[in-house]
Amino acid sequence: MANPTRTQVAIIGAGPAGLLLGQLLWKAGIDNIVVERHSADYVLGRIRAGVLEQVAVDMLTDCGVGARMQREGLVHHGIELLFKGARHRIDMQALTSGSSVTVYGQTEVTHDLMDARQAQGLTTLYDVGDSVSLHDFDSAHPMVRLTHQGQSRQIDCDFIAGCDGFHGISRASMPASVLKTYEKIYPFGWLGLLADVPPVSPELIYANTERGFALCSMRSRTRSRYYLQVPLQDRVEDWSDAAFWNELRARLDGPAREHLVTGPSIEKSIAPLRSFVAEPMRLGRLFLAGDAAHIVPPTGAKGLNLAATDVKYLSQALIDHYRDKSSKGLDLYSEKCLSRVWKAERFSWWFTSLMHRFPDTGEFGQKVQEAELEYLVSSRAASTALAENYVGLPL
Ligand code: FAS
Ligand code: PHB
Repeated sequence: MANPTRTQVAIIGAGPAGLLLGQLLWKAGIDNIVVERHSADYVLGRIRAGVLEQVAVDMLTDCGVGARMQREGLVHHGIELLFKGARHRIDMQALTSGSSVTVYGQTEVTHDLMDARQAQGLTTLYDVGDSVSLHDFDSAHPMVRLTHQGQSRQIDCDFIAGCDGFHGISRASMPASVLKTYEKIYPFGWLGLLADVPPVSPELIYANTERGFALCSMRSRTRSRYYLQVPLQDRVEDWSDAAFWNELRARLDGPAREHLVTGPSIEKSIAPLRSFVAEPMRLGRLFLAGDAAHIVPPTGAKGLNLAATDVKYLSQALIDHYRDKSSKGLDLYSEKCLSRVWKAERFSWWFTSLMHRFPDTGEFGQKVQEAELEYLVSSRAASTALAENYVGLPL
């Protein structure tokens, strides 16, 4: 084994949580190393989130990674809900005294963070596979062991940030006796398609139709992202592009059908939907952030944004530790994150329940869902509740 490497914070995972944390710590003069299971290209090839809350936008800007997002991101002041053949706009800007969201793909966020990290000459060990193991995080001298380019490596550190997603090693390294987990699995998935065609509408359209949920989103004015609710047993190879476009058309209203531009998919995948929370998000000197600690159904566009606010709290806590020798932020981290996480879990569950067709709803449940949609778009109070959750609750 090579001589141990020393750093202040070892970050597991080069997704948005890990890379954003690394950037914030670097900006504060805190040394960190990121280790990533896959290659950078593999990470960038995963098509995921598309909507950033203002908090995430501000974080990227403040840590010097926001220039392209400011140029290319699309600021959206509203969304539309489509049900019973009619569209209803939720004017988020008016209902939240000026808040908005920015449409800028997770792929682009990750790319910008990777470019910044490389330009700053920071250490990122890619392609470590499943070799990572975490040790002694219940002591003041935690360490990470891994294999990189055939070499066994040890990283001695002060803290470990588990930013390695739902299937990572960090949460799995915490004894089951310490962890309490909560989970809800939804009886359907989202079939997503990315295509270089102009979006069907300038804002996102969330549709609840007899055939199931559909979402019209975008990545730019020339690249669109669409989703269809599909049965859990569906496989992506069951869906040709033509089948996708025909089903999407069937779930849209007249004007949207007229404006729909189709084209060859550049990515197509099915994502299962789940709600998941692991408590606590800290054990000794191991801190979980992002999908490593929680998962939301993507309906509320909260996944990436929750990862950003976890990292906001964790970076500030680590800065306070090193600068002011204060452990207060570290000691309150899990409680502070979970308070926000559970509000986002509630909103994501509520919006998913409202906009999707469930096999076991029944006739009464269907009428209640329709009544809730009618109430939502006709009540300023109800629309305000949707708007303030969608743009992101105050920190
Ligand atoms: P990530 O999973 O993005 O990153 C974790 C990283 O850790 C990965 O690169 C992984 O390779 C690495 N890793 C894992 N195990 C490791 C190990 N043992 N050693 C080293 N590295 C390891 N959110 C939305 O808001 N809108 C959406 O539309 C949306 N769609 C999604 C679709 C899918 C299929 C998935 C899985 C998620 C989706 N999400 C969406 C949520 C998603 O955007 C996450 O919230 C976001 O990726 C969270 O970022 P991280 O916490 O960094 O986790
Ligand atoms: C996306 O553009 O990928 C997207 C947007 C909003 C959501 C989920 C996904 O709620």
